[in-house]
Amino acid sequence: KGQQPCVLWFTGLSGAGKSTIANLVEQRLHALGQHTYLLDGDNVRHGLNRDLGFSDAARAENIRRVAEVAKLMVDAGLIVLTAFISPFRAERDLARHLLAEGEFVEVFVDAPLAVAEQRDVKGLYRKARRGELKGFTGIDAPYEAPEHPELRLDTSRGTADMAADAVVALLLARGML
Ligand code: GGZ
Repeated sequence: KGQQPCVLWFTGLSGAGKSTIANLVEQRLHALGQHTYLLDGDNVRHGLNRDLGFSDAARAENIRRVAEVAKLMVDAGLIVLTAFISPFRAERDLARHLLAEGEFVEVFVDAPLAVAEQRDVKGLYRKARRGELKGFTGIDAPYEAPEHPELRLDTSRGTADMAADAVVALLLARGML
């Protein structure tokens, strides 16, 4: 059976593990012969969305554009992985409704704030706590957790590899690979 184009929409706090897990899932999909594209801050916020910052309105527009681009890529037959905080339910639901039933797989990368903050790979939580960075998600900007994600990964338990395996297992169980 061929691949079913879809969007794997990873959402969660900075440092929760979205990019790490999405990259591992992409590697596994490639090994299975699937065609994919990973959209993340590195290839979107520096180009298409370089006019956008981190106000609520800018984040909403960031996610709206990502959702529209993901839809185009699904039309082109790809499995699209997106790794953005995407803190607002409204924009994640907008993304979901751009796609056909079953084509949108919301993956909640759920790390407790304390765990994400402990990792602090880029030192941004530290800056936010000191008041040097305003409007940081989880500190002084909101994160609205998904209520009914297709998959929830607790990254404070288990490894990123195990989390990636769970994503691939879900796609297999759904007959999408
Ligand atoms: C949250 C911020 C902020 C603020 C810069 N709040 O750990 P990172 O560095 O690599 O991931 C974060 C990334 C978030 O960008 P997104 O496009 O995913 O956000 S959203 O979906 O809300 O539009 C972080 C960095 O950008 N960053 N300032 N104030 N994260």
